[in-house]
Amino acid sequence: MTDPVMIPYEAYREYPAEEMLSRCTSFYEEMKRRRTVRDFSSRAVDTEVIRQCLRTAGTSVSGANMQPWKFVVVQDDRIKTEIRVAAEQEERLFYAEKAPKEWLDALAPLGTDPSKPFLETAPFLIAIFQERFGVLPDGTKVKHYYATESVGIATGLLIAALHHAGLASLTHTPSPMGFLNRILGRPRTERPFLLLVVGYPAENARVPDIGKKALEQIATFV
Ligand code: IYR
Repeated sequence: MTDPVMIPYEAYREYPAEEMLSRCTSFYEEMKRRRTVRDFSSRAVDTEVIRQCLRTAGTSVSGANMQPWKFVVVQDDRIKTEIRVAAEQEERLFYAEKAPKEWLDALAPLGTDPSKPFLETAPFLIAIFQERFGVLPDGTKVKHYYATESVGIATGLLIAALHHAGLASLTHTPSPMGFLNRILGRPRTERPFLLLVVGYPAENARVPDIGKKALEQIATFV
């Protein structure tokens, strides 16, 4: 066991109480404008913006700081097409055979179907993988604690960072997603977590008329 190395938390910033409230209000105002988009423009996005948003994702909290995430950024048109073909194959099965009626009913307000043109239209697909375990420099394996929770939180930060930058995203989860390992050449030790579609919304993009629960419905103060 190694002793922890502790340093002063110099990066911390406290704000006056009023500023605290205005900061969290403006952050909420910004975040509530975020919508999941399915109509993407093919307009190019600066790769440096994606890199910077991924740095934000990499600041995420994680179990024992194991950082069990891997982001594979896809820009290549041929790879996007391969992903679309494989995803639509799974989606056709999902909608026609696998999904129980209850699930299809739950999806009805979103207007989704097996056709996934955005997988080719959007400038970036970010395939997010969860590492089942870590490997130390000497080759020994280390367990990843709370890996799914950790990758989920990092993905949330990524979605927020992309939105903050003025980009739209879609969390796409074709199931199963094993084809991502094959197409992207990732080892079996990495489990596909989700596929994030990123770009500008199409000019005529429309989103479902759905809302979020009120604070009273999601939080209880005791
Ligand atoms: N993966 C399918 C179905 C789907 C499932 C959920 I849960 C959603 O929130 C949206 C869609 C699809 O992408 O169409």
